[in-house]
Amino acid sequence: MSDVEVPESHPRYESLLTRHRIEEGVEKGITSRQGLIAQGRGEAFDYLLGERTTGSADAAARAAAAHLLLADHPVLSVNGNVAALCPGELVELAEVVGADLEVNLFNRTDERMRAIVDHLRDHGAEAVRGLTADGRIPGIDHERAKVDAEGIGDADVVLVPLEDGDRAEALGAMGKVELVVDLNPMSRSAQVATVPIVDNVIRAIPNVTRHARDLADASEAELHAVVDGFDAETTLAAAERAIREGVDDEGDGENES
Ligand code: PTJ
Repeated sequence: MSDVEVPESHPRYESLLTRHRIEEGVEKGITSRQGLIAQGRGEAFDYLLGERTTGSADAAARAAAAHLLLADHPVLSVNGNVAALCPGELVELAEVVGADLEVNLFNRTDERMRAIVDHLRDHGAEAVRGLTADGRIPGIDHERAKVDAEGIGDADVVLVPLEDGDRAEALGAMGKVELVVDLNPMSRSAQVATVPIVDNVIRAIPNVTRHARDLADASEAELHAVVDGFDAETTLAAAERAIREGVDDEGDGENES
């Protein structure tokens, strides 16, 4: 299936390409089979959002960029889905904001950890954390709790794309600023995030990088103003509204299938 060519003229070209990347991720041992289900869930929300970055998601991406630039030790957490979907984009964002990359899996196996570390290196990453696993997220059961003590364990700001709700809550309880990318504004991860970016990770990560480049010369006061001007609840409400409008449009037969 994954070698099927998707014509660029197809109205949902990007969505189909994304599916193929996830399929390839499973074939290469990077993405878990549960990752296919997660992708399907995400796609449904993306479809209703019109497969575009909304104004509120763009504002969240800018706030996330400001947090990353202000951080003492920012870490980008990488799971099997994002490793398959946007590895090069994650490496680029890490470089632009000076963040560590750490592989951190919900369904952790040594084989998958190593496959993802190698995959990120193939996409230009020099150092990738996650294999040391000498730290723990308190309150989470064993395998899912493993982190690097000097990576996520020590981070003040963590970007967690597609995080599971329990861990998102537990990372928040550790006092970390949590930047979440999740297409479902009602998911627990999005609800507990300092900054929820309700957008497809394939659009959200390059967008955070774009904002980080734009803010690179901003003063600390300017960055704090961006952070303080962001309101998570308003953003989540706007995303829910956009999804409801998508449902209404679908009823009118406006969406492409
Ligand atoms: O690689 P692992 O072992 O760490 O596992 C990763 C998954 C994603 C399988 C695991 O964390 C998981 O099961 O996640 P959930 O609980 O299914 O949550 C995934 C969330 O991400 C859902 O709310 C989806 O709507 C959302 N989502 C799925 N695909 C995308 C997405 N959000 C943004 N961009 C996507 N491409």
